[in-house]
Amino acid sequence: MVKKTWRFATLAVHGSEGGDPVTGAISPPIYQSSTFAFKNSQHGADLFAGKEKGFIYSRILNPTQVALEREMAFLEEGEDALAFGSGMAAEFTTIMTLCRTGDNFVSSGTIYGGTHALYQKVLPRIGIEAREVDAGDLNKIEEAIDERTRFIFIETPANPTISIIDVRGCAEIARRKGIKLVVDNTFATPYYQKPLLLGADLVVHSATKYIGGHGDTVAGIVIGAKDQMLEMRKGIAQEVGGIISPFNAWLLLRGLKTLAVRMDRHCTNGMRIAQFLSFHPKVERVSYPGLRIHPQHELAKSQMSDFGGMIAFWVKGGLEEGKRLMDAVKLCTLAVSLGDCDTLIVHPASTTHSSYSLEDMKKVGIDPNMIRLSVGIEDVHDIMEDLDQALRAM
Ligand code: LCS
Repeated sequence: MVKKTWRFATLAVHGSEGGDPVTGAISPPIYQSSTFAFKNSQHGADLFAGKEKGFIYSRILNPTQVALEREMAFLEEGEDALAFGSGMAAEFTTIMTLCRTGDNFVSSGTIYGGTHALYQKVLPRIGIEAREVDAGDLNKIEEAIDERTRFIFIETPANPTISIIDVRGCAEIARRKGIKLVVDNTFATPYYQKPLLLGADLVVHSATKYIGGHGDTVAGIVIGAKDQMLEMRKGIAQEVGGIISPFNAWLLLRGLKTLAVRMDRHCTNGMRIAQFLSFHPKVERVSYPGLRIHPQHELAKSQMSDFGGMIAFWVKGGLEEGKRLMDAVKLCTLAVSLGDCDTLIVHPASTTHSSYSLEDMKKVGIDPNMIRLSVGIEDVHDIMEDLDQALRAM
């Protein structure tokens, strides 16, 4: 039985229903089946007509997928969720649900490079315009909205600069304009930030990151109101596909059990590493919302319960110094992605955000000497020692 008074870490372990309701298994079963037998021809027809509830085919719905969706909706405090094979599939299906040809949406310009590439390469082919603005200035969002704008999209904390966007402020604009607010909550997770409670309409995740937490699964999730999710499920997702596999859904369910303890460790390590870097003679500047020097520290405090494990820092010098640092680390792994147990280090300008033009990079603050660090759950002294020796060798 789940108690209303339980806190996040307890709820993440016990889930919305406290195990598999049929067998009592505390680890839910993996329904590794593409299709589900009908009892008779009438049963099949009734399922298709929506007169009876049940499973038909795993592109439409799978029980392990449903178990994950229930848990994510529960932890984000939304009504329903829809799980996808990647964060990008989740984003694309969200856009397709909210927009028709000729529509536009206003997006923060500081976003994951793959999302920027989706805006640039794919959406123009179907006549949907992404208007990227500096979402740090709410006036810029408002100015970009017209009668064909369907939603506002923000990532906060943002990839890769770890800047913070005012979720309540964006929600207020969206409400006033009669449009939706979609928040990518990948970096904060529901443990540190609940956008739906701050006024957002939909939350998207690259569940590849902290939700899975072990660098072994690519997945995405959208959470929102029941009618909106039904429209997404029946109107787009089941036709387009891009749905999560049962095994990956199970990996994420397993990941959720340790989400709070992992995040606690990512966050305490993150704070220590950010402080260490901010005093390092080879470092020009650090962006971590937990530091008082972060320009949006107060805003971060007002909408997040803690600050997570993502850091951006600018080394003294330029691209060459950055490259030398990357080649000198021994413990930190040179890799894209984030939110894994392992500390991952990346040079956004040449990798995750190489879809940006040089001009756009400059606009959003992705400089050649900027490094992004996803602080892992190792012993913080080992991470610190590794960064220190690499910075000195730089
Ligand atoms: N949203 C955010 C904030 C992301 O960081 C990513 C991926 C996505 C959406 C897309 O999710 P995916 O399809 O990869 O599950 N971010 C990556 C990154 O920074 N490096 O590699 C992937």
